[in-house]
Amino acid sequence: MSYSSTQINKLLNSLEKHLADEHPDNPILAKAVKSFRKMDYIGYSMGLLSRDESYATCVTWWPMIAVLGTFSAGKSTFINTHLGLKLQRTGNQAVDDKFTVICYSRHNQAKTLPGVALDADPRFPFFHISKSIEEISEAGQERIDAYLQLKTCPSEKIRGKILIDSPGFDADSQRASTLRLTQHIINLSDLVLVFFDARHPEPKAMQDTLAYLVSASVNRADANKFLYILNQMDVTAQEDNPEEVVSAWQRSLAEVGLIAGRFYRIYNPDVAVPISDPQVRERFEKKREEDMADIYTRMQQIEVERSYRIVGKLEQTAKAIKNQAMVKLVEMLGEWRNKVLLLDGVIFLTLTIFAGAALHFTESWDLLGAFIPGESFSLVALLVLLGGLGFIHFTIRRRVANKIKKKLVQKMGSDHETCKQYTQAFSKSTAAYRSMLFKKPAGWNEVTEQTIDEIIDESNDYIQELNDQFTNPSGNDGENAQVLSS
Ligand SMILES: Nc1nc2c(ncn2[C@@H]2O[C@H](COP(=O)(O)OP(=O)(O)OP(=O)(O)O)[C@@H](O)[C@H]2O)c(=O)[nH]1
Ligand SMILES: [Mg+2]
Repeated sequence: MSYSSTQINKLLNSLEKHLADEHPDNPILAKAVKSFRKMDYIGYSMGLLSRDESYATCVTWWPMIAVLGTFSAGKSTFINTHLGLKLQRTGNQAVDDKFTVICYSRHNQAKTLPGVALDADPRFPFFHISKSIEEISEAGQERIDAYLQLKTCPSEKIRGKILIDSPGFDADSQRASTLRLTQHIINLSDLVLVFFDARHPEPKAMQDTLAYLVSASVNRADANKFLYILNQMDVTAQEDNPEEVVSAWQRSLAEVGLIAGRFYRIYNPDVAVPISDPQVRERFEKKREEDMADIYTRMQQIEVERSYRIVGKLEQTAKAIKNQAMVKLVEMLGEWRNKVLLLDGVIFLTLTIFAGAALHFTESWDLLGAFIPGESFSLVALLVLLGGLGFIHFTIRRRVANKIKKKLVQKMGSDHETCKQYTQAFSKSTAAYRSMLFKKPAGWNEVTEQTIDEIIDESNDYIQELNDQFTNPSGNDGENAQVLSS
């Protein structure tokens, strides 16, 4: 589904309005929309964006919390308790095979909508995701509805936020599309809660799953947004040595590369097995309360992290246009120009040689001359010659450009969006009406460069403003959070 430029304009207007309403005393995000718009015009003039697109729709404007983790770890139960609603089905059988995007709605009743609803609305993080699912899907034309659903519910707890519940994760049996979606969700989320089950703290079969979820998080610039949660701790209270369960889990995490991170131990009192020993109970309850408080604090703070994320994305996109797209396009244009000139040269030389030879050995001039006499003959010949040469030249331009585009697609295959943008921009820069001698890509000039620098400056100003507002931007490290050491 695509949008007309007026629709995009309307969407951005309503986004700006919504952000201004949501944070009347914090206009940074509304200002960021304006900066994104400025960048859109550069995208249009360079051909990186089509008129029905916007850089603003590439970011999630809602703060988003993802709950991932192993089968039956208690993800859905945790979410239900948080919402104060029995929204998600729970149980020991794998009950969920879809990702559920949960968001607030004033209406009294919870409602379920198919995934297409998310795919068509640029305010949601799954805007246009169906395309990339189709591209990698094994079963051909799988519908987005097979993977995603949207649930709206009236819980104030998630007003202005998005919460995602995911199916139990098992890297071995997961379809490629589910892995891709999981990555997508991880990338877009402001907070990722990774749930493990204390009943199976170190199952060898889970090793791949652990490796997948954890290696996705270590070495990331935003590693801070991952919280590792060992759930169902109540079960370990029956054991002789509950601490051993925790250490076993820590070892498993360390084995897959997680040597530092935030991790928590909780259980859900609504469904927990009662702990009979009062001393053990007290100890478990205390730890649980501390850890839950930390987790909830982080969940509340994501609005702040969301602001940083969006402003960060603004700067990153502006810099990518200047330092990557521009550079790549210049390089591609250079290659194109050289090849076209070379081929032009080779072909014209060959033609000249052939023509010379032909003239030498035949009397075709005389023959033709008999039909078209005198000056008009040389004029026609000249026009035919120019037309032919022009045709050859423009065919070469087009063919070489197509080859270079193909090469780019092969090289960047994995990054469809950027690849599409570059190809579009390159097509615009190599269009027949544009001189081959321009070194800079279409739409790039001093004004564009100034505007990009302006946007980068603006994003730095926004970050300054955010820093002034929040002294502890990266979130509460939490005294209870332990640092793992291998
Ligand atoms: N003892 C105990 N049981 C729990 C706890 N949390 C959840 N459960 C139970 O564990 C089972 C699985 O819980 P779910 O919330 O469905 O788990 P899930 O992670 O959403 O499972 P899938 O979506 O199937 O991957 C349910 O029977 C819950 O009642 C807990 O803290 N302690
Ligand atoms: Mg579930």
